[in-house]
Amino acid sequence: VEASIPEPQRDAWKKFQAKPFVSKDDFEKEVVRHVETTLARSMFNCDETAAYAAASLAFRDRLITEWNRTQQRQTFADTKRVYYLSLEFLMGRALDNAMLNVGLKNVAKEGLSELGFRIEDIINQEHDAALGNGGLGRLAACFLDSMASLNFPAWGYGLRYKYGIFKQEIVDGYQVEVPDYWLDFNPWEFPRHDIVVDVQFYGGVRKYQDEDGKNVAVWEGGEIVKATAYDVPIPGFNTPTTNNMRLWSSKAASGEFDFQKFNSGDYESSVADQQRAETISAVLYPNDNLDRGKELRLKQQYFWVAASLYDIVRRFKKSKRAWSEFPDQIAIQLNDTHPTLAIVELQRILIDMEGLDWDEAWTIVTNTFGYTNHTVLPEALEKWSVPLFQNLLPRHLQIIYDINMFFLQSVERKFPGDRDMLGRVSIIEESQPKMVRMAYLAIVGSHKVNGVAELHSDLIKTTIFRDFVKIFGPDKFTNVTNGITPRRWLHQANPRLSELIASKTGGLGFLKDLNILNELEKFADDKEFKKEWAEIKYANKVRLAKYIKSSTGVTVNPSSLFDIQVKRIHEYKRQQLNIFGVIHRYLTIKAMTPNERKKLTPRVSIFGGKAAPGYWMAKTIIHLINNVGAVINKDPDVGDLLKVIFLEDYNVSKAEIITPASDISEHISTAGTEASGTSNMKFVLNGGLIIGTCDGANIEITREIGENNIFLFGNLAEDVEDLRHTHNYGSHTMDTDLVKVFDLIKSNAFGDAGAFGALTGSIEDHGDYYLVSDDFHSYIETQALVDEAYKDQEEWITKTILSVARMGFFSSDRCINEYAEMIWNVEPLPVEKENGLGKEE
Ligand code: AZC
Repeated sequence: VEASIPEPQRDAWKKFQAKPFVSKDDFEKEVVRHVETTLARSMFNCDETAAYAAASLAFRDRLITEWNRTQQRQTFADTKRVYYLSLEFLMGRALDNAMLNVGLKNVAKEGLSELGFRIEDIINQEHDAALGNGGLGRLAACFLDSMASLNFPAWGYGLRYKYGIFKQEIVDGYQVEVPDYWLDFNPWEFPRHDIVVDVQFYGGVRKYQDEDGKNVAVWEGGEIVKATAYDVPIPGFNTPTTNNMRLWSSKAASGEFDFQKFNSGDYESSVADQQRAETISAVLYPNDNLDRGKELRLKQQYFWVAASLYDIVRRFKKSKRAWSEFPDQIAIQLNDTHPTLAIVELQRILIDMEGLDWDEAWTIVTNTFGYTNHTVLPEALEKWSVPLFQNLLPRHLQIIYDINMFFLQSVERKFPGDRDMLGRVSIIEESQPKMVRMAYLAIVGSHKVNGVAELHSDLIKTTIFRDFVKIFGPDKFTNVTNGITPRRWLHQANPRLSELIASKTGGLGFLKDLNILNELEKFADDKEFKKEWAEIKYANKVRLAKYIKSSTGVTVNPSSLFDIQVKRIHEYKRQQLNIFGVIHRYLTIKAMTPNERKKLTPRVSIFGGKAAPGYWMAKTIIHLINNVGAVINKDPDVGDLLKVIFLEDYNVSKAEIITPASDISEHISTAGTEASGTSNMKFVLNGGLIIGTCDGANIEITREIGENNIFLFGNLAEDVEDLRHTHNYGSHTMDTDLVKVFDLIKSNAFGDAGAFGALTGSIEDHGDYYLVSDDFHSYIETQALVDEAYKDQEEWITKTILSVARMGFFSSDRCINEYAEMIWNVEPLPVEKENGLGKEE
């Protein structure tokens, strides 16, 4: 309040307030101003990098003006806010998105052109913001876009990693990791050097009774690390609402370094303190669906959670409301278990710092939090060792023990004498050492738990969280099927398709109400429309073919069937099934006469994705794909009939080129392992069909688009356990076609077979946990159906149109509305359109 301009001076202030540019001239003026003053360059020294910087700064200024207004509006309205806590936000590029969301891309295009630049070249200057591994982080990014577009008062909280996900290079067929230092120039963030939070680690707990006989716990000693806020504006589409993503960066509490140590000659250790503190936000852990229990990771989690909660609580305290109103004003969503410490931290703040009773505090806590689970894979479920916790966060461990005690007492009351149950559901696992089970803590501390697709939400209720459904009742557990933002994944990635749809559905309204796509059904047999539709697909394939040529040197024919699998490399996602299928196709082609070959559907098999640096088997799969490609791509018997491409360094901006170019994409996880998948949605929305297992969101996609429009294969989730059992305890007979594939690999046809022994061995000799052999036959047969179907282009195009028309359900706007209604209990804050804002292009 002290910081505000006095009433009488506010008119002067208002007169000079920044006004977001709307016209081309004003945009150009801003660009030139930024080149000349912010960047200190001139028209004789302005390359594309500088033009990108200036254009971005012009848009950033514009966004931050709207950001300020939005924050003011939300503060005055004093309604409930959502805080989305995610350790990953896989944002990709911001400039193109900002231009499209505020409806000024054409203005920028013309403006840049008048200044001598092509907008595509300028957009391509931007480094991806790659603060995430895969689906979980990209989902968070889509949710931010939807929350802003729907005018929800919502903030994202995350970590400002200095290094995002590593860059992947392929050297001699192997993955090599290169650090992703992305911050040398980032125009999209605002450092808030005035918003700094002290975060404590280590130390001990002193307990005593105060004068009133109340038990008091004081966490003291240890070390302090400073968290500085960096704000990134999140523009909604076609609305002035501009939300905030606040990322925390770590620094030593003593500033640059400890001068006392420095002056006493201990220079090294003074610098070491500083570096140790900065390490906390230095690097994103590069594992997808895997928990490694490293101390630095727990430090990251607490650092981020403590700073975020301090910020949230401070904002709440300004409102002078009673603590009991906290959950009426604030909803906090936990994106997986990574932020689960927030539950403990809020309880600690309420009882240790604010003096509330345990029960009063716990009611507030549980009414505030919701928890989203993203996986059932056991190796991904977070557990932290108790000794590690004890050392790093001694007070939190005590509170966890108390939470567990009260929880187990309630279980004992409900299921008297069921000791097995108590052992099974205890937040503390009685192992050596003892472990804190974070998912259990998240369930106990939240009022709602959701999975991310129907099958997945059912699975968590019947498997990993079964006991908790008995304890809390089924209503605590719910489903919110994932979605994607059509702004980035249709309008931005596939502008021509977006334009065509707009021309048939009365404008860009479908981007805010994706069910409008339904209107395309009536064009599914329209000759003219189908022709345009097919031309756009072809043009997108040409664009990808050019990219393939420039990045790999391989020429591919855009008339071939483009078969794409891009996602993190993981055994459960089964890229090995795909590449074995490719080898099978190669064997088939080699065995054919030239005449037989003429009847084949030419195919380009395209792979992309990163392997976690420590995941040997995943790296082996990449190696095999590359070696297979090297052989097949130069085999004259094969020619255009089959090409195998591995695209290096798959990321969000590459996905924007790849996704619109697919004819078929592969979503072929072992049934029951892929919680949802979201690229399946992106591919179908862009007019590609999919081949997939009955897993994750594939099932709901089938329900929406119709089973004639999808190629499903493989065993069902309900049969997986029995199959695994027979592999281990019965006889495991390998599929005969797969044996032939393995024989070829073992003949060193793709280089030294020793390199692939672990991969083939895991299937032949070690139980085939992911059911590659069991599903191989069905996979091959279904791929043959794909080949046949593709020959009938008329029918194929109709299928793709019908599919797109029926994809409305998978907008992340639908997800956010479901979260808002079922979990957060928040309402959007409507905005009046202000002059010239958010107008459609
Ligand atoms: C992923 C799931 O594997 C994927 O199926 C889902 O679409 C995505 O989350 C978004 O919900 N899960 C993770 O990445 N999970 C972890 C713990 O890494």
